Amino acid sequence: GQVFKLEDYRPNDFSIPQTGLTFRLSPDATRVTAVLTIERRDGAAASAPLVLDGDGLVLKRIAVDGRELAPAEYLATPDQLTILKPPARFELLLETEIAPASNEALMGLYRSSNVYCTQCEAEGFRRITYFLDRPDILSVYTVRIEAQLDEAPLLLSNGNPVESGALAEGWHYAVWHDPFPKPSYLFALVAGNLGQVADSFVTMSGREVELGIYVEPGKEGLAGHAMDALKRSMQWDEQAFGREYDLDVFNIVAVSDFNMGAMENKGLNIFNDKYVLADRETATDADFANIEAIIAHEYFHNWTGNRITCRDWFQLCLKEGLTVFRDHEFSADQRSRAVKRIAEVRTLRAHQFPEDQGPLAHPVRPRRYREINNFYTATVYEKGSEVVRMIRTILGSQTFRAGMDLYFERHDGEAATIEDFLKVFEDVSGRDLSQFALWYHQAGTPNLTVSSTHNPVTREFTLEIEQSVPPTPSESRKRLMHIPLAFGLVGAGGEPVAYGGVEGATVEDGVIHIRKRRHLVRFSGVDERPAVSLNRGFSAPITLSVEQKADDQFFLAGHDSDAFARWQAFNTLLTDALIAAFRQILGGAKPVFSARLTGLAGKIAGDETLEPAYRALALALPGEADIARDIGRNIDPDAIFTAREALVLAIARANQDAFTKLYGRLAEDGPFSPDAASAGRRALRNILLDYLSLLPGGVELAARHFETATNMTDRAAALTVLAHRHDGSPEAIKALAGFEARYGADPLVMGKWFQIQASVPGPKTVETVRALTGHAAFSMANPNRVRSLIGTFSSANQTSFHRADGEGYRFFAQTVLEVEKRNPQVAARLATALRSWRSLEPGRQAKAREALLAIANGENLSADLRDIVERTLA
Ligand code: B3K
Ligand code: ZN
Repeated sequence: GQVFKLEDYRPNDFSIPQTGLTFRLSPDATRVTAVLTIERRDGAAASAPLVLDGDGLVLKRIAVDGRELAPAEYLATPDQLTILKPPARFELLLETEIAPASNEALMGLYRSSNVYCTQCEAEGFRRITYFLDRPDILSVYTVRIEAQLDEAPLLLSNGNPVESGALAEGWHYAVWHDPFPKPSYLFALVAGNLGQVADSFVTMSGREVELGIYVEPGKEGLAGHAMDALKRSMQWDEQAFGREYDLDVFNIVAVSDFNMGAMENKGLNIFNDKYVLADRETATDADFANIEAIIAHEYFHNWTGNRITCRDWFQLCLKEGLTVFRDHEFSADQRSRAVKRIAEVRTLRAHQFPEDQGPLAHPVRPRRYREINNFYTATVYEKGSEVVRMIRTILGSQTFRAGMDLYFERHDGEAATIEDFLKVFEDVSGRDLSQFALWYHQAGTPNLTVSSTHNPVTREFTLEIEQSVPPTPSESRKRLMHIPLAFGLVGAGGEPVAYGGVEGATVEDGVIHIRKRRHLVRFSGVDERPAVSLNRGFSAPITLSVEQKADDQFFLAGHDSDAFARWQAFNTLLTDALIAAFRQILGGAKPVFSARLTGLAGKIAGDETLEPAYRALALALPGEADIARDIGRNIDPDAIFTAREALVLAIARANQDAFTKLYGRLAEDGPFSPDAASAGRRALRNILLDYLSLLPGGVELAARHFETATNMTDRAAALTVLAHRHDGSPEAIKALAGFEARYGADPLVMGKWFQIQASVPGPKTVETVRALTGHAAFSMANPNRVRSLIGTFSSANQTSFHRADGEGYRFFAQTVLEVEKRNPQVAARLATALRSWRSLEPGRQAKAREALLAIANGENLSADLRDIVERTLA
């Protein structure tokens, strides 16, 4: 396939200032008429042909300035339309015919439960009409939609409604106009029969905006949380960033077939219904939090993405990293900042670190791609957000905000680059960010090795810090990075230790600026050896190798004033113990854990000065994949599982009484509320259940928890405990059947049922999952179901997916190829589950490679899947 390179960027010879589209909707033959105003750019050669992108299109009609073109005047293939001698300024009319009902890739115009909808990012617009389908072509759109009134009473597109009315023979129409020039990837259309939830919002300048959330008829009652989140997002963006909404209406539509979470189309966000619909009966607290975060994320794109868009797809992090940063800050303000930060870091480590450390590693701003849809990654999104956070750490909040203001002022209405973004922060701060910019350009997770010495005679405390960046594909030599390392020197009573001066590195506001390979940071006037708290608040997305005494680590886990670092200290102790246990198991020994460690778990659980959500996060041991990542090589997932289970049991046994009492005290009393504090109490109680379920009477306790649950969070947690810890017990069988009977008709809830079963540890889950692909509620055509069952199995079931005999991989390879026939994007995403195959022990490695080769040898492989598999094998 073709490789696209950043250095090849050049503006097109033409621009398209105006785009008129008329859709005459019908499931198998929708007629699309495009009327494009096209201008040759100043400086472009007069002989330059116009080359438009297409993807599987059939051209029915073509005219320039009202005159039909003769066959010799253009070249049309399904994937390209060339007009050989276009005038300098003209109106191009194009008619294409498309079949939304048979569009199973869910890109372009398609049908989801009889609703017409679109997905155009990144390159789906070219499946609708021929166009300059690239983000630097900004055009003002006017869209007319015609449909049969009974089939599609609701007709939506971007911008503001202009007019609507009846047509002959039961048809009707609506016209929408979007005054803001936008790239084609932000175009959207929705038509169908949908239920509406209406509300309104008054912006800071006093304009009233009509808000609409559209859902499957009958589900209106499930959109309240999403609407509330939308209004809070609109208000937060005004307060935190001074950004006001700009159209008369803002609409959100929930559809059940969607390739990802949601899409920020201007004024008409389209959502996976999983991220809109919620109530206590059907959604978990995690669902409520995700809905809030994704509603916010898509809304925030209105400024970071839509008003200022990307010059080309290499700049994807310009909108995504920044918008993730904004939604993280929103959630931190709405909920608990400390808890949110810990959760973010767990996600980053679970998804981005393995990406950065494996064959799919790429810079936050990649330099080349074969299929852009494969670059909507944890690196672009999550690490991209961390890079923005580091800019704020380096500049301070006020200067950062001034930089953002300048960014909006300078680039509103433009398609911008990462260089433009960095420049505003250099301009407002007077700092040189050129070394910092490597965070965008260089892949790989930097590591800092840190050791300390204290000299009581000279009263000097010294940190020796050395940076390294491991090699990644096609970047074997790395340059030195600018790493903002937040730190604290902690005295014996937990208080910050004062020091006289510092030498060896710039230290500002509790941050050491690492810029060289090696720094000897000397603090003077330090009487007693302090404990060092490093990377507080996770100030940089790095790994740390610290020579730290276990005593210090225990001390920080109990006393660090930085909540993140305190959580981290405990998590590091757990990880170290788990890795030691893993090695003991491989050596044929029984793992043992210190009473000090299991006791600390109990202390944290019962510490009423800490938020319940924080305590729950501390008690959630590192996952099997986390442990595998930290071990790094020669992975035996069965030994990791055994080690982890042994620690869970040791903690449960050591704290049985305390956990039992606390579990009882946390029982739900008042009315249900999805707020963060209530969710935190449920999280703590549910993790305690997980521990207690391993002790005598545990299965009965879990069954009772399940039976008495009054909300989905508790019900799903108890079902997970029963299915995972008491697999095959009468209680587990009964609960699974009860859940199925109760929610069989609710596809989203059945997704949870698939997920819970797909993650049951142990070899036989391969067979369960294979059997469940035949379940009436499962469908290979629906991305949510595929992700629940196959995605969970391959990314969250270490012992079954990585079965030593390779059966997990074989089933997986077959299924990926089956999904791919319909939906290449979803298949390619699934296939990334094998990205860390080289860190497995040799036997599994060979079997994983066979599976990757089986996928690579699939017939007519899509560009999406080929790209992932070839990079993974390279
Ligand atoms: N911008 C979309 C993602 C589009 C993915 C295309 N393969 C959603 C988001 O990040 O907000
Ligand atoms: Zn986004």
